Amino acid sequence: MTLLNAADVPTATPHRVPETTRADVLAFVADIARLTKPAAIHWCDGSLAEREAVLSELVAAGTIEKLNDDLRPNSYLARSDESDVARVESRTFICSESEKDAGPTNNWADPDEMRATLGGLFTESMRGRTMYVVPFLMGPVGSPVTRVGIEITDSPYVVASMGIMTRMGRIALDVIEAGADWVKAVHSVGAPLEHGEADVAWPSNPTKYITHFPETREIWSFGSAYGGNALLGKKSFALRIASAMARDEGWLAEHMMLVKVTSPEGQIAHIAAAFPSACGKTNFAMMQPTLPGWTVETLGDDIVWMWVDDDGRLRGINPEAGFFGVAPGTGMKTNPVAMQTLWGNTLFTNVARTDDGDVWWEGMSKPVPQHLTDWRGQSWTPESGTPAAHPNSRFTVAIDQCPSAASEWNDPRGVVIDAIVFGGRRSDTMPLVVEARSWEHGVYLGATMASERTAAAEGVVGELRRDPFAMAPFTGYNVGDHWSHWLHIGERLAASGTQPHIFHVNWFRRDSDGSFLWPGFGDNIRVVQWMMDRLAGRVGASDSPIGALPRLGDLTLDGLDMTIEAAHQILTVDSDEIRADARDAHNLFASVGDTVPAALMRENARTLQLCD
Ligand code: O2Y
Ligand code: MN
Repeated sequence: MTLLNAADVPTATPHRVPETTRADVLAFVADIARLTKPAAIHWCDGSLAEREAVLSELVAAGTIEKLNDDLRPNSYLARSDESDVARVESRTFICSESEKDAGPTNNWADPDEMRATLGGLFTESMRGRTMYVVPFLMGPVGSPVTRVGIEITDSPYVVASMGIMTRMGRIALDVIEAGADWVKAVHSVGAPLEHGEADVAWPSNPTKYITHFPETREIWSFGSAYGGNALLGKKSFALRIASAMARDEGWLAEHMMLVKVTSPEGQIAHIAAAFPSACGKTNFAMMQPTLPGWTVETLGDDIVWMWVDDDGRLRGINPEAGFFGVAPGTGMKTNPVAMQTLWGNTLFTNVARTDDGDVWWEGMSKPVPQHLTDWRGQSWTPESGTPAAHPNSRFTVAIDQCPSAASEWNDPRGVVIDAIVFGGRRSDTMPLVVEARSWEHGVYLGATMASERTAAAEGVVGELRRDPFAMAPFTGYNVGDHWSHWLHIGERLAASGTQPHIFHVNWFRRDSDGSFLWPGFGDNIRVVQWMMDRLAGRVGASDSPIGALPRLGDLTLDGLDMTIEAAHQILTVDSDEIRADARDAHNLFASVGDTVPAALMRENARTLQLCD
């Protein structure tokens, strides 16, 4: 048995003996300790006792505060540094050997140069801090696509969050011990402490690097403790590195939610859906249908890993174990299931605190409190003129607290995917729902999907942003190769005659006054009903240049406050608008260059042809 040599540990502070015989794991931990010089090393076992100790440490450091146990049991509020509040796409890099492999949607950096930069930044970066070794599983034990990672971090906030978002600790180390390959993830807040120096509540560094090495399956993140920058199981592993693994190994790692829908007649469909930010992905994942007898159960809200099973069918799992959801706008009206999920055991970040020790954010659908402590820790009143909660404030909570969680969420066999949905926020052009003509056409719809920017994101509000497969910031390789990979998966599924149907939805079409034409939320079940009718071959459709549209009578519209004209408007397309959109999609293809698959060029030409 190889154990970490005491001489390798940079200081004499006590550390627990690592419970692994894997020399590669021990060497990794020793190498990072030698580089970063922490004051102590802690191997995370994922136990309740460990979780309580980490939370107590965070409370003592002033990083989090405990909320009122009577109102929000066992829950905490963290306030980040004001400069560390969101994912930083401009500081996110794909360091593939060849620049072309990163493609035009990623920031590329030469791997050797980046390693040299990181070597400098990480040198003694954990001085005065505890270095946590966080083994974690993405996916349930036993699934063919479940993968393992080890995140080394000097942030106890990251440890507490990873304990919710992943299956962390002994459970993951056991899988490694059984021989699994694992992904290296190194994270430092980049704020070493001199002997006796007082810490700040949210240590971070103005210099930030979120870097990915797809060939060696490594992640190095420096300077931020926030969200996707630091919880490296999420966007960095489960999307950027996993998408490269999936390309090489023949599966899919996608930015999608996953639900199980049951009709009153007992028809079941599992639907995976990709939407850009601010299109209601979490609301769809936790939908409360307005049509009687329908249920929607939640399998995941952000990431789906899919593979072709032995019977040639597409199956999927959610690799995560928790939700890292955006708080503002989540309320009893918009998403009651999320609100119920947050009853307790929740780590909130950058929301406001009420005077009685509970949380509050804009859109919670309660009367606005007359006094709060805002996300910056300042006294706040409705007259303050600033948001009480940061627009990107978050809740971190385990899936098993979600009242609509499907029992299969932790099943290693995953679920058979019956339908794939792409969507965007478009005030015009795209109809409420359309079904792709074929798998190739569905991949075209995914590749060209676009959404109008909202105030929640950077950029000009209303401007159309192409976001292929909602993966623009998350595909760890060339975007055109991602599209080819989808086409290859489609060919494998075609061989067994089990391709899922592909749809595109737009809940956000507006009339000439600018009002939304569709009520959305729980009424989206009416669209899902049409999709399930299509899966069962129960309903026809009318052809259009972008695929099959429901005819007026095909959609259940009873009980909606909607005119026939409005219904007609959301279910039809204008050839001129579609032509303009297809030309714009052609510009996207031109910018991607020679990796665009010929099949997608053909679909673009066909769309233009059908507009004439
Ligand atoms: O700002 C962050 O780090 C959060 S971004 C995020 C969080 C949860 C789910 N999705 C996203 C996203 O940007 O897609
Ligand atoms: Mn996301």
